[in-house]
Amino acid sequence: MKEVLSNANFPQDAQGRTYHVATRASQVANRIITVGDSVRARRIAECFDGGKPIFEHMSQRNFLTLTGTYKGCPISVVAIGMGFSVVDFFVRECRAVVEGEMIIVRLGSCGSLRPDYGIGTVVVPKTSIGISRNYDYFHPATTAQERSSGAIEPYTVTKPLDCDDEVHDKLLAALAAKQPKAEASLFNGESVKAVGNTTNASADSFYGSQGRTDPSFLDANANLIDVLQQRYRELSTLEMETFVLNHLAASANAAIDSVPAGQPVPQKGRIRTGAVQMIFANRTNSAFISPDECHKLEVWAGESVLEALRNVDIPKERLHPNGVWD
Ligand code: R1P
Ligand code: URA
Repeated sequence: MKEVLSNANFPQDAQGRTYHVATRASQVANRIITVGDSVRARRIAECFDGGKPIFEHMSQRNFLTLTGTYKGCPISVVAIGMGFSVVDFFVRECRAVVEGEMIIVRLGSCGSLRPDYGIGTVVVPKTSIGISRNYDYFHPATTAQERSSGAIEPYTVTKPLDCDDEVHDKLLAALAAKQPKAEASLFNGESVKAVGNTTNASADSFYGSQGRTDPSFLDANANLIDVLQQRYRELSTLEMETFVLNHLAASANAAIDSVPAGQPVPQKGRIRTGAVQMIFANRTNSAFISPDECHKLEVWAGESVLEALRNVDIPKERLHPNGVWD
């Protein structure tokens, strides 16, 4: 660490750069696409005006921020890595350096739970649930009786949290408008497709809490997917971030809504979220995406999310007051 930081509660350097994402005011746009990996981030940034970002920073903690304009609209692409905790770093630290309303869309890969949504399907979920491993179930002090009676469950499942309706609809419309034609060498020669209005589950692991089996570990997940599908008929995809993104947006919006009438509302605006999920793993037949297919989906989905973000209006007074990225 090179910078001198102050404030143990929310560390920032003298210019306001945050501890982990390491950006400051005027380096992050109000509209953000967040992705898991930096290759996808750079692929999307190639669609920026001029073919490249205006601002770029890879933090020491591996958060990559690329900010540019798409058809004149400022947008940031932020690669954050994987899992619940990185979403927390990303949302809180970007919120700290952006004034006004934010629209955050996660563009990620996922596993499919539906035979009709194979590799080549891009899913726009309407809502997301969170699945977490219940560590106490696996604790050596937990008794066999507690486990078999159901007094303690191996996984906890949250209530669903919605994405923003308008963002959902604009994402779906942009994907439909840019849908590529079928190619013999990709997706078994079949056309790609975009589907919406589904339920997603975000899990705290790629493995145990997504129902994957591994004889090297006790995971107690043999019927996890069946149980989830009984409870949520529309459950279509499994990935690792969307639920936490929706949760943090709801939490930020609740902080604004809880300000008593007559008291000043904090400068920070509301957060609206959306998600686009490219199926990389088909859990119903064990198929996995090829590198060429991945490239095709990322370009299609990437351009579509940029287009959708440009088309979701943020009234001027709710935008970043400083439109300069340096
Ligand atoms: C696991 O392979 C990762 O892929 C998915 C999951 O959510 C998890 O982050 O998303 P990304 O492709 O965006 O990383
Ligand atoms: N990402 C996930 O989290 N799960 C999958 O099955 C594929 C991608």
